[in-house]
Amino acid sequence: MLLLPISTLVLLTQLSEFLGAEVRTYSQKVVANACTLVVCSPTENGLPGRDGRDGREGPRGEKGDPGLPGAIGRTGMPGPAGLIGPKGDNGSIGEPGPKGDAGPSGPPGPPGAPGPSGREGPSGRQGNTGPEGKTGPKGEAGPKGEVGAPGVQGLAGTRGPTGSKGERGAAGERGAPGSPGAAGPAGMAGPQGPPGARGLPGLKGDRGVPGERGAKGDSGLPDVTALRQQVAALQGQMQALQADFLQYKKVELFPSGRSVGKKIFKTGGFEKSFAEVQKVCREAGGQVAAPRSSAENEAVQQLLLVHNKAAFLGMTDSKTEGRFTYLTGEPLGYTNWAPGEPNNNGGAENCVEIFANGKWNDKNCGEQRLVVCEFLAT
Ligand code: MAN
Ligand code: CA
Ligand code: CA
Repeated sequence: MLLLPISTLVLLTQLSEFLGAEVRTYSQKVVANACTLVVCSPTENGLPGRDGRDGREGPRGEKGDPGLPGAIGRTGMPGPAGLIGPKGDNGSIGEPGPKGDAGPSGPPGPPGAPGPSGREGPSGRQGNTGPEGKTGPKGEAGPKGEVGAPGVQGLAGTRGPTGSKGERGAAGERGAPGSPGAAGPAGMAGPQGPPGARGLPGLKGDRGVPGERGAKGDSGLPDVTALRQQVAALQGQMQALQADFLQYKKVELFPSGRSVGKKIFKTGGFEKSFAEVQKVCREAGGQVAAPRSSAENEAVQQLLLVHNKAAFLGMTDSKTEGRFTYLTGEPLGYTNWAPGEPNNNGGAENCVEIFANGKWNDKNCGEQRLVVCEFLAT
């Protein structure tokens, strides 16, 4: 059955408005009964037919031309590490050995002759320096030099580089409907890769020829001239120090100290019981004065005369009545008792006092007496 498209009917309706009633009557007939159009068409001009369908697909095109050669490939990877190098050459002859050590010092010279014994009194001056020792024997030649260091090992050769693989060629232009062309030829070889890793070191070279004998060692003698100058400088410094020290010693001993040989007596200027005197002297680094000669006794006496007082001495008969000893327990080696002393008066006199006249008397240890200590140079 033939059907009119809606657009056609609309067009007809619009036409009827322009062409008047006759055409409108016709169009109304068409709209009222489409079958009438087919049956009655031979007496009137019909509408144009539809366009025909599209034709069939054409034949396949020819195969495309091969593509252009690809671009040059990338640089290849580094070649493999070279082979282990050959053994190195023998080392060169070693350097001459170092100079030998200095020989041993010569034996010391004989000791200087002892100085003449001086008279008792103030300290004698120091003896002269003894004569210089004999020159020591010359040192032995130094030991043979050390063998030289072995030669430097040879380097391993490097392996030649392998050319790099070329880059893949670009695809050819796509042929129009046909299948793609064959791949282009391989690109040109890339630039040469870097050399491979350095080969392992060769074996160590043989030991070199021994070096020449070292130079002869120096003599064992010291630089005598330099030593003489040093000794002279030290002597000058010693004399200056001695002069300074003597000055200070005199200042320190005035007026409460006295020096006898290597012993110095000094009073504190105050009085204490015997036990306190012991304590004071010990804490000062000395001990209670105990003259062991007339010279020492007179030195103590001079201190007493300054204060016009008696002092305790470092001696007692506390352990055995009537047997006086120093505080070490050693029996007295020198005494200067006053007439009739010691008498252990009252049965309680175990300490010893020295009067300003230098004489001794045994006395009760609880009495207060001038503190006089003695100090010995060690
Ligand atoms: C007198 C003498 C001394 C004694 C004293 C004690 O001087 O008998 O021996 O030590 O008295 O004060
Ligand atoms: Ca006594
Ligand atoms: Ca007495």
